[in-house]
Amino acid sequence: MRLIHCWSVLSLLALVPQSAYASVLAIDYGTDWIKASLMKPGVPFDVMLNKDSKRKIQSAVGWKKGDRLFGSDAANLATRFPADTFSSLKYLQAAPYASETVSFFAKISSSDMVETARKTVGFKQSDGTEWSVEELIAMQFSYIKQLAEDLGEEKVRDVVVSIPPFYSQYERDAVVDAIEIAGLHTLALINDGTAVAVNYAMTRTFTAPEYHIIYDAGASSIVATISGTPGTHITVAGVGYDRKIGGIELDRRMRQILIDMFNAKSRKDIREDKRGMAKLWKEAGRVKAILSANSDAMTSVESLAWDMDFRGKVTRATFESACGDLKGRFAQPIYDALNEAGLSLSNITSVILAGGTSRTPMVQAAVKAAVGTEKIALNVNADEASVLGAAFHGASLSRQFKTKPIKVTDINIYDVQASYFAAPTSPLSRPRSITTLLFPAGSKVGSKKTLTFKRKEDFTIFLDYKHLIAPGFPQRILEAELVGVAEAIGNLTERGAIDPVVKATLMLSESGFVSVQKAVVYGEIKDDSITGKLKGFFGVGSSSTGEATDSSENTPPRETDTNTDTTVSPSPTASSDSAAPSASAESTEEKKPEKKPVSKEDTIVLTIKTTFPAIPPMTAEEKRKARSRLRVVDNDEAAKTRKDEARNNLESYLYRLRDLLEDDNQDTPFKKCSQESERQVITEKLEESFLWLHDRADIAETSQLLDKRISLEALEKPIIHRYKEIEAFPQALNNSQMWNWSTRLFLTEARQNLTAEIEADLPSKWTKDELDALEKTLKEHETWLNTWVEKQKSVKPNEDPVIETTEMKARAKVLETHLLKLWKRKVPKPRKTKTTSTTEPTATLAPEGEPIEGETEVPPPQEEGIPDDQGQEQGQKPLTTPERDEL
Ligand SMILES: *[C@@H]1O[C@H](CO)[C@@H](O)[C@H](O)[C@H]1NC(C)=O
Ligand SMILES: *[C@@H]1O[C@H](CO)[C@@H](O)[C@H](O)[C@H]1NC(C)=O
Ligand SMILES: *[C@@H]1O[C@H](CO)[C@@H](O)[C@H](O)[C@H]1NC(C)=O
Ligand SMILES: *[C@@H]1O[C@H](CO)[C@@H](O)[C@H](O)[C@H]1NC(C)=O
Ligand SMILES: CC(=O)N[C@H]1CO[C@H](CO)[C@@H](O)[C@@H]1O
Repeated sequence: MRLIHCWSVLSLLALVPQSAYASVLAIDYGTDWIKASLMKPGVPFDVMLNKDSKRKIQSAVGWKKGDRLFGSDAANLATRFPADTFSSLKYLQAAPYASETVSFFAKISSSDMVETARKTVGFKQSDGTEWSVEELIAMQFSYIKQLAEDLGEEKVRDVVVSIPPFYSQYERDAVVDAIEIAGLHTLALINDGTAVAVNYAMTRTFTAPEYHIIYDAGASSIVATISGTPGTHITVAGVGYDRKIGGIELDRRMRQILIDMFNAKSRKDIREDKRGMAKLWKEAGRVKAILSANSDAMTSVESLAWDMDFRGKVTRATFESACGDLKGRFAQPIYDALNEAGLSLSNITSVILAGGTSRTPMVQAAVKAAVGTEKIALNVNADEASVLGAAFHGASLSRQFKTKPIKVTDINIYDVQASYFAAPTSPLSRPRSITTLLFPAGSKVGSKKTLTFKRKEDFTIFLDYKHLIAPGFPQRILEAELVGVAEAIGNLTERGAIDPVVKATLMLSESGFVSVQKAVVYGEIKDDSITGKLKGFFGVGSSSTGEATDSSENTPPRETDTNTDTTVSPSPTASSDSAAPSASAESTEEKKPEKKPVSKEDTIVLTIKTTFPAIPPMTAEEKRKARSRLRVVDNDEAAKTRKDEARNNLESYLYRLRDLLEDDNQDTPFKKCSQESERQVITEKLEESFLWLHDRADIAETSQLLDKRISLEALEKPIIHRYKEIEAFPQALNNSQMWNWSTRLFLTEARQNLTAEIEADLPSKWTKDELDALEKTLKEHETWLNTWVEKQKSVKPNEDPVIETTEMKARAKVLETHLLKLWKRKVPKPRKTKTTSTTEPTATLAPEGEPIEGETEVPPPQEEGIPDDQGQEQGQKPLTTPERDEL
């Protein structure tokens, strides 16, 4: 029902491509599951299916003896190849190697973690290959991209990824980096709860403003988002979250129960066995799911470790008591969100549950106790709402679709502050640090602030999270050095400005990235010239800056040696930031500052050097390397697939051929149409090929496999051809005879009519010459047919035919064309004047043989021959033309 609902909304509102076809991919990349959706004209809007027609794909990538697998294929490897299976990677996006997050991950995963050069997490496969988390996630994005391209039958570039609202800038960067490594372009990041709200608003109409809580209990966190929907404007009013509890923490507790049970019985420690632990991890999830619907569950794992089976019974009560300390935390995000939004429960229309963990009874009970059962919205399938909402959001951003206009105003949830050192008052004084709260928690995304500084020299603005966002994470987001201050001040001063100041624009982008977007030196030039009077307040350039930010709004800030903003460019959109986000950033900056006449004589744009001292996003070079590593894997796989296909094809071809040869029935088409000697040659070649396949196929090139098949096919081909000709002959003959018969019939009648018309002095459709020409064509056809059909009769089935059915058809076509040309002709109107009697009743034909409508024109007598000639010409045309038409 939900599908129909969405579809109807879309068919009315969306899918009206306004320009070139373009599709938007939305990905909900979860800790356990990936959901994706493709918005493309002509493709029914829905959650995308994977190759097994599943609506959700397990977030995993793994290797089995060199073969890379995704989704459940990969997740299922975990128990056999724990070191080569990577899942729950979302935990590790941008996580510092030394953080609590990483030590928690070590508890739930058997994979071998390594520290990357950026001090984040990577993994080591059993063969020693190392991958960063971003690369492994990029592989999954790339897999999804491929699914989308198969579905949409065109390349996909733009993507919207939904993320938890508590993601810091570092984590958002990690998402964008993975997107770019996968060869995609970030249209936007959208918070999960906000995406659910978008989907909710897309499929409903609101008569009055409403507040809803989206309670999203996922695998790694619980988030409550309060969204207000005055009309079609979605505003996020508050967010509460707990990034430490979720389905995986519950699984971990369940696994602990199972560990204790096993260890007590076996007197061994299962924790020492990686495969056993991987099996128990899987079992814990299964038992937890059973306990969602039952009060107890049997657990059973065959040969868990040390050849010992494991069996037992777990009750829901045991499980819940093992989670006793968490109970008070399940509903807390709701209270936090209400508190932040300044609302009370009475303001809330409904609570929408999302995420797999919201189905766990104790979690649901906690929410019901907090908000009241009647507030829980039951009719909403929120599990897929996030990805669908993200797709809607993407569609509205891409401007390729005409969607229901929904405006989204989200918030950032962390205090972000800016600090800098005050200008030294004397050469010896210690620099004083000044800090200002730039974007307090709850600030709307997509907003800007301007800071004004009285500085004479270059200086640096530091952007920090005011509070720790998660244990082990840094607080410093970036440092932006403003370069060229002294020169700019000097320039303005020299031109008469009094006390020029530095103004910096700081941006909180729609996707939640903060950056120093622009910096200028500004001074009012007390100048009597007209230009001096053309006053703009700061940001005269902002008419152009405003546009520029549109394209860079969702492009996160990246490390720069020199900043793009070295000029006041009259065409800001010409900069390449939207076309090739960060990869091109460095090259464009190389351009020398254009010394174009600056229209506003009172601002000079400064260079901004942005650096990331804490967790830097990947550099363009790092991403380029990562992409090519992934491409190598992709290409190897593609080559392997082609080889496997070629080998399978060859193999099944050989078997089929052998069956044909060894068939005892001598009446099979293959036997009938082949000669003993031909079969002998094929048999020898076949045996040789079987041997070759057995001995050499493993080391053979794809081209060799293909060649083997081609050379055998060449031997079989004449046999197949004979058979096909025998099959096709009766029909071709029938066709030929039919046309010769119809022509004969026509000619007889037409000649009679012509005679009658001449006698009655009436106009006629044809001349005698025309009919003679047709008769000639007919005779040629008959003669050819009689001769060759006779010859063909004596040809044996295992000999090559003497006439080809294609030629028969082509010749019949010549006759057909000639006949139809005359036959289609309209009766000419009787001519009123006596000229009729003086002229032969001949063709009133346009040169092309087209009938002339009405009595427009009588062709002069000398043109009469033309149709004849043409008719003959056509009749005698070489056979190649119609033959080609046939084919
Ligand atoms: C929330 O509800 C209270 C009364 O329960 C009301 O006074 C207040 O205006 C409401 N706030 C909003 C934003 O609707
Ligand atoms: C000031 O800058 C403008 C434009 O950047 C330049 O044309 C001019 O020569 C400079 N003036 C001085 C005094 O440096
Ligand atoms: C020839 O084709 C016509 C029409 O398709 C059919 O009625 C007739 O039986 C066929 N004759 C032979 C000999 O196949
Ligand atoms: C011959 O004349 C008859 C009677 O006018 C007409 O029905 C028939 O179609 C004509 N035949 C041809 C081949 O034009
Ligand atoms: C009218 C007619 O059928 N004419 C000839 C068509 O072609 C065959 C040969 O296949 C002749 O036997 C017919 O006389």
